[in-house]
Amino acid sequence: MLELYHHGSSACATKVRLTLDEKGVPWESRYIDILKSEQFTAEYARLNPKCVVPTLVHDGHVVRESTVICEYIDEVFEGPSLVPDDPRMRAEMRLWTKMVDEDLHPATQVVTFAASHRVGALKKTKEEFDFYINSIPDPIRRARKRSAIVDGWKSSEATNALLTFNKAIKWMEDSLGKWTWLAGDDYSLADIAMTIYLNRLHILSMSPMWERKCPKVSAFWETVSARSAFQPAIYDWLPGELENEMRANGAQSWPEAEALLAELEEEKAA
Ligand SMILES: N[C@@H](CCC(=O)N[C@@H](CS)C(=O)NCC(=O)O)C(=O)O
Repeated sequence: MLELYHHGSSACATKVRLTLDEKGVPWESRYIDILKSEQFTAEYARLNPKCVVPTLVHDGHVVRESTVICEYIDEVFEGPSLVPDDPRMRAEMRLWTKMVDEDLHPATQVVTFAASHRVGALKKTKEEFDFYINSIPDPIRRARKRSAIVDGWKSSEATNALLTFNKAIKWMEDSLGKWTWLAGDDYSLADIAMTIYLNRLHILSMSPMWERKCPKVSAFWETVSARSAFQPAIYDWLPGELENEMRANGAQSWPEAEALLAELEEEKAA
């Protein structure tokens, strides 16, 4: 049996769902609502001590960390290979997944909360809010989330988060000038990962970040969002109410993010 503990709007969990659906591997859903603090139950913490989704349980064996899970799925199950055979391209693919884990994912947490999730988090009672923040085991992550919720785009982390996204988009534009996909001429886990993070910007009404100046990334987005696994893996699991909330909050907050981006561009040009 293959069970996935996941949540609709979690980027890491969505990346695993897209990997499963691209491979055509059937799986069973264990839904953890991370916006309602369900990740902090003692039962889930036993599976995932960091109290984050996703967690994969394969015939009782627990696999954690979305990038590790995606490679595990690719290795263990039949279906189209999502890891390049050529070691050079495999290294290229892992540069993307490493950058996503180390830089882009933390930046996504800031961007998502600054643009949207803070609206709901600020409606929590003081007790609920303290529980929600203080239950996060990692102090760096705890501080980052608190700051994104309390300060929004004025958070000290917000500028770095936008710069991280800009850098990743530029890297995409350059790579897509060399190869068909991000890590060579075959679709791989690098493309899956970047699909998820572009989609996050898209839901938050932030796609102008690539639409204006990156034609190759725009073409990539058109192609990946038309793949058959895209809708079932991403949108079929995102509750409509949450999607609408993210779109509406994102659209409302975009002018502030856009102004911050313009300031960054000016600083770079000066
Ligand atoms: N490095 C972990 C990160 C997982 C992660 O950050 N999950 C987020 C959702 S994308 C989460 O569960 N957040 C809950 C929380 O911060 O309380 C992975 O790749 O699996």
